[in-house]
Parts: sequence; structure tokens; C-alpha cells
Amino acid sequence: MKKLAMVLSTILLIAMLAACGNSGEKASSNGGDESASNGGESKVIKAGIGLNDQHPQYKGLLKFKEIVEEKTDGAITVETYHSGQLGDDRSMTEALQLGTQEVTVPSTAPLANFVPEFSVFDIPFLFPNEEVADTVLDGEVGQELLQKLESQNLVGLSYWENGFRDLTNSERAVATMEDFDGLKIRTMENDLHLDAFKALGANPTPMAFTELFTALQQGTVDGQENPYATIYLQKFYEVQNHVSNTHHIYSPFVFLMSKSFYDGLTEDQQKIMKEAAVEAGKYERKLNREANDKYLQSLQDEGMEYTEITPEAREEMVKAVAPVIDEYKGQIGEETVDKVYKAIEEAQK
Ligand code: TK8
Repeated sequence: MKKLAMVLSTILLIAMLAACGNSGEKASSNGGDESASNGGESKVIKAGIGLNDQHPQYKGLLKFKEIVEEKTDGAITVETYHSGQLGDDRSMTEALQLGTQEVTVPSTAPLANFVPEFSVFDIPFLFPNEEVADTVLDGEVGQELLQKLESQNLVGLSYWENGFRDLTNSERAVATMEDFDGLKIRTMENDLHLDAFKALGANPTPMAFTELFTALQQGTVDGQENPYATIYLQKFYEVQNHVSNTHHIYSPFVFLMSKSFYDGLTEDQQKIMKEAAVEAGKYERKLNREANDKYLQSLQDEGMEYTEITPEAREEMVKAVAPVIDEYKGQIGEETVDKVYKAIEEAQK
């Protein structure tokens, strides 16, 4: 009993010391000497993502770290965590709301559980290509959506790219709508995705990305959908035999910061955060496009069978999901949907 009390008080002491170190009153071990030259203020950003350290998402995060640490002269340091070490998209976003984590870069699909308007990007076959997506996301309506995150205690600083999503599975080559029939497909935690896959005839299950590899391996689900870069770099080819170029959705990432942390920064520092998030995003988009271009071949080299979706089959898919889109327009917000469609039209002129 006495021993237990001692252990507990030691833990408490360590916790208090740690809290003190983070408060910025003293130069913490993370801030080190550099921070002393900045009036002793030292702040640490814990930045976590879902994908692994080979993925452009992580390289983008390292770029963010480099820019922030250089521009703030070490007054702010960035600790990076990949592979869901800090949690999945949803739980990391919640940690930002609570102020126990400072940065994460989730897909917009799970973010729609926080701000429903983000589901506009879950409309299947919305963007024709990456360039149009850039224009819309970096333009007025995209930035308006980022503003809406503030009411959720989140600051959206920029869009990065996850990319066009393609289907893999372990059962059969998928070329037409019929081939979706009964396929157990993992979707992101997003209602529109779930209903869209039901409309295609599949049997979808929502699941956090961190559980996906094991679920594929154990056969809990037959398939999943993600951009080629993720399929290759996360080694899904080890547990999946077929890949089809469904390209059914363009998935953006959002660079998120905890609002309570952001509000505690000086105006200068806030500006640096925005610039770094935008700059790192440009870099990440470039790397990601190169990756998606080259990894379809790599997947085939690893033994996956590639099946092309015919234009007729794609038309059928578009038709099948149309009623789902209509059903969700109200929930997303008609105004947002209209604005995004208009912006896409404009961007193609
Ligand atoms: C990574 C996720 C992932 C997404 C998914 O955290 O869940 O399938 O595509 O990349 O955001």
C-alpha cells in the first residue's frame, strides 16, 4: 500500500513537471537554448497523421516543421508522428478540440462529422481533375469552408491532397457495376460514402484507417478504396489482389490546428503557421501527384491485377449514386453545394 502511494506520488510529480515544461514559462527540453534567445517562450507543436513516413503526407509535415522552426527561430518546435501513432483522423481531430494535440491533417470525409458542409467533397465524381480541385479548394468557397471549422474549436490553415480514390479487393476484378455486388468494402467514417457504396450494390462498413490493414488481412472486409500512393506505400498489395481505376472521389486533406493553441500565438507566429501550412501543402501536392502517377505500375509489379473501368460502367456508376447525392444536398447545405458546383464550372472555363 505504501509502495503504491509512493509510485502514485512520483507519477504525479512527473506529470506536474511535464505540465510545467509545456507551459512555456521555462525553456523546456524541447525548446532548448534557442528559445532562450526568444524571450524564453518555447512552444511545442505535436503534429500527427494517419499515413506512414514514406507517404507524401509525412514529407509535407516535415516541410511544415522545417519552415516553422526556421521562421520562428526555434521559438516553436514541431514534433512529428506518423502511422496513426497519436490516433486516427477522428480521434486526433478531437484531441485538437481538447487542446491535447496541436496539428493533424485528416481527410475531409471524417471531418464532415464535425462540420457537415465538408461532405460536399464526398459527392462522387465531383472534381474532373486535380487542377480544378486546387482552384476550388484554394478559392473562395474552399476558404469559406475552412472558416466554418472555428466554431468547432479548430483552425483550418490549408488544403493538402489525398487524391483520387481507387478500389482494391481480394475477391474479383471489378470492371462493371455488377462486380460491386455484395463486396464487403471498408469506407471512411462518412455517411455519404457509406450510402454511395450501398447504391453501387456493395456491402460497405465504415472503419478508421488505423484498423484497415488488419481488417483486410483477416478478411473482415474484402476491399477498400484509397489513392494508389496509399495502396502502395501502406503495402495493401500484400493483402489485396485486384485494383480498378474507379477514381470515384477526389479526397482532400485539411491542415488543422487546435484553435486554443493558435489563439495563444502572436500575430506574427499565426502568419508563419498559415504560410508554412500553405507552402508545405504545395510541396505535398506535387509529391503526391508524382507518387500517384507512378505507383499504379508498382502495384502491378507487386502482382496486383489491374482492371479498367469502362466509360459505360462509369456512366452507370454516376447514375446509381445520383439519388444519394440528391438525398444529401439538404444535409450538406444547398448553398455550399451550389457554390462548389459553380466554382468547378468557373475553374474549367
Ligand atoms: C489517413 C486517412 C486516409 C484516408 C482513409 O489518416 O481513411 O482511407 O484516405 O488516408 O486520412
